[in-house]
Amino acid sequence: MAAPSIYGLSRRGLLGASLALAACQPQARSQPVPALPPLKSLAPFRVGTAVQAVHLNDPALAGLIAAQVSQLTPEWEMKMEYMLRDDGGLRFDAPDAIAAFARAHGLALFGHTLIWYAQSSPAFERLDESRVSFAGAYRNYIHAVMGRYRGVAVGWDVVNEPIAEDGEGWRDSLWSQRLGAFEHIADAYRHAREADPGAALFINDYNLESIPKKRASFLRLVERLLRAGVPLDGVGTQTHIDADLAPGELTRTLGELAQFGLPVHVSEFDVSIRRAGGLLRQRGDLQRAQAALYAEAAEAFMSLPARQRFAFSFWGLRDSESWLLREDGADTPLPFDAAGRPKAAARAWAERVG
Ligand code: 9MR
Repeated sequence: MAAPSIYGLSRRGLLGASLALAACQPQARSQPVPALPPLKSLAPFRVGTAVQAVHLNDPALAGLIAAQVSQLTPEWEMKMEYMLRDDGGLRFDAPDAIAAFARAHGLALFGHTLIWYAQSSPAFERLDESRVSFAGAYRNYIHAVMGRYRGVAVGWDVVNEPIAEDGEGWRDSLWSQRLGAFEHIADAYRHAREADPGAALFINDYNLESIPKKRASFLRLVERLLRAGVPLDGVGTQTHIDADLAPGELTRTLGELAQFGLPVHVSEFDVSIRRAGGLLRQRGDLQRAQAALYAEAAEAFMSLPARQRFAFSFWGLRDSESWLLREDGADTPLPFDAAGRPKAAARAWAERVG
């Protein structure tokens, strides 16, 4: 079969593409023995982490992931930057490896992300409209990617980060310019529903707890989408927060996001020590504040009705893999240390979900 492309294959061909998952990764030989029961054994909801295919080749990390969580979100290999080649072809090797690991260990797979203002591709930018329209390629992309994991992914971040940084309106992007500010969002959900009717379709954004105006714009967009009959199934709040976030903001945010009765995904949780400023100057104080925020997040999530707790995902498990290290190599935002031992933050979180 020809490699799938956003230009070429028919919908039938794309949906029919078989999901030949890579062979299972070998089981980790020695797993770290956590001082805590596995997080997933404590929580009455799915517990997730972000993962890159390369992480699965590290036996200690692969063992920690398999032991601790029940859901995986590919950290970047299901994004356009990875999946869509410049010539319009798609590549599935790394995401297939993650999907195979998830299947081998009985973990759910969460897709991230289809349409993101921050990523486009020469395949779209230099589209030859004589062969296929921009709108057609947009639909084909969503169908090809979601079709590959149809019946496998439990849900998708269909549109990621639609709200402007300061909370004033929506992001400007290639997608909004070519397809319309509201229309490109609404269409993405319609295409996604067609591509995999069984997947829960999420909208996802960040800084919702720290910028009230952004939260308000996000909530207005959700409301507008729902009023327009767009098939949106859940709201995701990334929750990349800093250790000096005021107590109560997380709780308020989750409460407001739950107002539509839709499932809520805490989708990318981490608590930066190094980005925090203000009065918490001592590392010990910052670590206590971090643990308090882990506790607040767990408690606030638990206070949602059970049917609205979609999943709680960390953006990595060990500090040593955090994306925040690129900004500051001394940051320690995650629940486990570099050796895979649970930190005070993990313990604080675990105490509140039981
Ligand atoms: O952690 C991710 C990093 O490894 C990638 O290079 C980057 C670009 O794809 O995306 C990071 O994840 C982001 C996520 O997809 C959306 N919310 C913010 C996350 C951190 O930047």
